[in-house]
Amino acid sequence: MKFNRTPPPTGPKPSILIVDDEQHVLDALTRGLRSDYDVSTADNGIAATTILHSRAFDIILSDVVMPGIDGVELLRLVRTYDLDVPVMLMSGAPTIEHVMRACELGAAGYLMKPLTLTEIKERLTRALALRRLTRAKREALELVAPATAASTTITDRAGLSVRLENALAKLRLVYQPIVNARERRIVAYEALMRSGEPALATPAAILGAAERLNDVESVTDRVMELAADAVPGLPEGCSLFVNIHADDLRESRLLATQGPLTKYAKRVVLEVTERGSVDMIEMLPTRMALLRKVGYRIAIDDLGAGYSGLTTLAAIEPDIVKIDMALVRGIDTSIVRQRVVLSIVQLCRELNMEVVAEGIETREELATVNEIGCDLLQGYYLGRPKDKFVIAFPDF
Ligand code: G
Ligand code: MN
Repeated sequence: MKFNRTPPPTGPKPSILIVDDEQHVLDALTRGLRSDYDVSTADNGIAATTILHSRAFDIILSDVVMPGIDGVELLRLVRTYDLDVPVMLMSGAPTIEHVMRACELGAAGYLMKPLTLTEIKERLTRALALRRLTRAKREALELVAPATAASTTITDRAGLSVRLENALAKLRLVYQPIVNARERRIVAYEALMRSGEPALATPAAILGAAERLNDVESVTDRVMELAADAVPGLPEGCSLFVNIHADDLRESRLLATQGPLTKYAKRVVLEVTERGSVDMIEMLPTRMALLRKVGYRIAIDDLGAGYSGLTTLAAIEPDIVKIDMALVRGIDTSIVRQRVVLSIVQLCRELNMEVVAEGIETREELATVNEIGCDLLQGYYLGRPKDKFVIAFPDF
């Protein structure tokens, strides 16, 4: 089959805002770029922010060293209301600090002067293409995982902030039973967050938004408050599994003696997903030791999902290992899955760790993980997450 190559876009020209304190640079860039771009200019940072308040641009090209608001500060200001617009910085003599701060704030690139017009054009074209790719990625995500996509389709910070606040205000926990296979009784519940905010309906969407706004803390605080409220209502002898974000391990909030969950630590299992925690590997053992001292038990969540690595497992030495539902799905008909789960179960037994099989959806999956020897069982088949602590589950 033959495909016709897509012709270059014929729509309106992309809009660019150029910010530089030297008029001759502005003039030269305007002349050079106006055949490809709808060009606006500002000769200082304050003028630039005024223009940016009244209209949006597809891309911003800014000098770094300017009197008043410099390019990096401008980038910071832009990011307070637009999470996405590519900002390309250019400078004759960038300092390490400038470059580092620019990277942190998500600059689309750093151009070193002197530059030829061709070089500038190439970098701008590339930044715009990357921006389009980001959009396409979002569209793809919306197609296959609409809930996860929700938080990334909101591109302005103000909008996302409002949604997150709304989600936090309406945040509630639902509880999914965890069954002890040998004793045939519910021994714990996993607390899962839900929000009434349609744009941020799932935990992944809420956390995605919080990460983008650099405010995972607020989510954790709220979840800990809600979890603490729930513990006294737990059925006798049951514990509560609470998901925490890897970033929470940086903070001592969980350890704080006045923290809402601390007094219930002995009835709480903290679930840590290995996602994103790799950069903290060195501090994990001490953090874990402190959490244990307070009384928490620790579980590794989603073992077997793409991001889980054995390094974190070794650094955390969890009390409990939760096998990702992807490994449980169809395990009754997959020898490979059976073998993998069996070896995890055997190793955990040696290490004195309990194993939870997550995401059990059918009677057959349940029978298989039970036979393999998973200690604890969880999944829709045994019970969906509910507002109450359900006490009944199907016989097996
Ligand atoms: O990452 P973590 O394991 O915490 O994710 C738990 C999520 O999986 C929750 O949102 C919960 O609603 C969902 N879940 C729980 N049990 C099942 C199940 O049996 N099947 C599926 N598909 N999802 C489940
Ligand atoms: Mn979990």
